[in-house]
Amino acid sequence: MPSLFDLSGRTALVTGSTAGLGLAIARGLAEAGAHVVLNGRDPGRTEAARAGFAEAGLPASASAFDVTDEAAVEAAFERLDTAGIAVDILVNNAGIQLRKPLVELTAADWRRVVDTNLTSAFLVGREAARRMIARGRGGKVINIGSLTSEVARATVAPYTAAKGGLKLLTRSMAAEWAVHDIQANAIGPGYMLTEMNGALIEDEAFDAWVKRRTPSGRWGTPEDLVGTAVYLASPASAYVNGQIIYVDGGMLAVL
Ligand code: GCO
Repeated sequence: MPSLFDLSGRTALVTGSTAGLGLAIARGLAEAGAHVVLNGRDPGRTEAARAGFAEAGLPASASAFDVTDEAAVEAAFERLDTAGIAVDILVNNAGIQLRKPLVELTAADWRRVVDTNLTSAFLVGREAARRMIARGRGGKVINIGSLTSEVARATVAPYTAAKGGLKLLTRSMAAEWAVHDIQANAIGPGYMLTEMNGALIEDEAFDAWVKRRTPSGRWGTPEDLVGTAVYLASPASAYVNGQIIYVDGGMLAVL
């Protein structure tokens, strides 16, 4: 009897998967048996990530496109259709951070962060769900939220607004797509050791605060997300809809 966590025969598209959380999640899904479609804006970096998977004996394809560009997203899915690649699992991971006080932000700053962290999940999710519904085989959508899907921190307002919106977009996806056996859920990472958080990691005071404020007493690693990602991508979560699972060392659970 296959494991409830076996992803063999399924294809997973992970946006923003040339580095950081996306790359670790993509690798975990591949090691659980999925064929992974790697994505980034840069074709060279996306192809390099694919080559790395191939060297490790992991099945993967590369699909470089800008997740904020509606036409580019549509064209990318048309290319996948032509190549016979049907996305069963979508991980909306692509995101950027911009740390700046609200009163200093430009409208362009705001739009760039919200488009990349929130609108992209709508654009890519819509194309994936249209095909999942048409195929009638169900599917999985996993949105990558944040602690800021729940609480705010000064100087990251557009990111927080986007990640908060992503939590409720996840529930909206569940409301409309669960009937098609598509489970839409989210993962809320805590403070993770990633390039995006480099400035925070190098800040001694912030580093000490994270370690003090997190019951686990440490920063998270991208690999800490893999088990939850495989769970939400697998038959084991067939009756789980509209949830966000915080993988944060307990930070949100305690004062
Ligand atoms: C910040 C960080 C956070 C983390 C993460 C927390 O500046 O506070 O970038 O936003 O990246 O999202 O869950």
